[in-house]
Amino acid sequence: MADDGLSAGAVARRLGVAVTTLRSWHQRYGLGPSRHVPGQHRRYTADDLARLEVMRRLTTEGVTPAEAARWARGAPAVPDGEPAEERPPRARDGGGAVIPVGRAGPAARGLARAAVRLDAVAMRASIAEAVDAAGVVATWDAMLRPVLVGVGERHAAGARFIEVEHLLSRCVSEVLAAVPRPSRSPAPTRILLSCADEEQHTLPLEALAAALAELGVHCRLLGARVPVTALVGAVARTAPEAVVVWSHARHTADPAQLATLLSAPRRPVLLLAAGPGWSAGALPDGVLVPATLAEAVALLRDVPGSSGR
Ligand code: B12
Repeated sequence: MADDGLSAGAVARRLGVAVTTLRSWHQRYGLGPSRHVPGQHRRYTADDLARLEVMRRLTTEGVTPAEAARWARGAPAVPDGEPAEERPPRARDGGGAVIPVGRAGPAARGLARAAVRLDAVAMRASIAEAVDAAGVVATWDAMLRPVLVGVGERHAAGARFIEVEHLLSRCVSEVLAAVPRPSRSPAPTRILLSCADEEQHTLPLEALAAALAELGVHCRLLGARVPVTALVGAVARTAPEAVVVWSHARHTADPAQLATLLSAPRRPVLLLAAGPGWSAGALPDGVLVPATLAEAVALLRDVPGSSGR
């Protein structure tokens, strides 16, 4: 740590909390920056950071902020074996609540911590900051996917974290939807994104729509659970050059949906079957299976007429 201490922004990023949370921990619990250089903003010292790490860890584990702050401000850690009342308080419920993010970087770890705390403000702030800094594709692959997959693992392991999964999904959707869409262009929108029938996992398509928007490419996103009749109807009415159908699980990946699209009077030139639900070997001829978000973007960015360019 630089010897003149850390700024609030740097501490917020390290801890995976919003600067507004840091400010309230300072105002309400006295856990603030103790280094003051005349004429400059106050800076956080290593001790300040250590106290805040205790605060963040305990609040993540469900300890009340007031109780956590009492410990963070200096109650010495008591070694094991001492009478219980001397130990730091245990979490009220579900202690040790951590989302595994594998080898993902600090941004993903920070997001995972904010997700467990159900801290929507911090989640939106950190995702928006990452999208601004690195763009949608990099943010999706390096920050969002590891945390989403981690939540899935915890969910599969013990049917926990459903509330975390829902709030995290909501925050991801809100930030992706906020990526500016290209202004109205004379050319009709040539790309249609849709989930397969009964498929509710829309986030990868929301990431695709946002990544295309960053490139000035228009698309229509139909979202979750689109019956094939509705999809064929949308294709007939909007004549897209390219259609992407997302399936996350086997039970929604019926190749007949794609065959119906390909045999419709008005059929797309490009049909992409995206997502882990599809098995490449069982698909109608001519259907492309992009393996990653970046691959799908590369296939779609030059669809004729799809951008204002
Ligand atoms: C968020 C989520 C939800 C949310 C979805 C919110 C939304 N708006 O999308 C909600 C709560 C609605 C939900 C519901 C359910 N879910 Co869910 N969900 C998830 C979760 C946590 C994240 C999904 C996600 O976006 N993952 C990011 C993925 C895509 O990243 P990835 O795997 O690294 O991606 C790889 C590829 O797909 C590809 N890729 C990634 N992004 C993109 C983008 C494009 C364009 C392309 C081409 C490729 C691509 O590259 C990567 C490397 O190979 C997953 C966990 C997981 N492992 O994904 C469970 C998960 C998919 N869900 C699961 C289940 C069981 C369900 C429910 C049945 C639960 C229930 N009982 O109700 C329902 C099913 C609803 C339905 N009919 O679809 C299971 C599926 C198991 C299976 N394979 O069948 C999972 C795996 C969780 C688990 N482990 O149990 N879910």
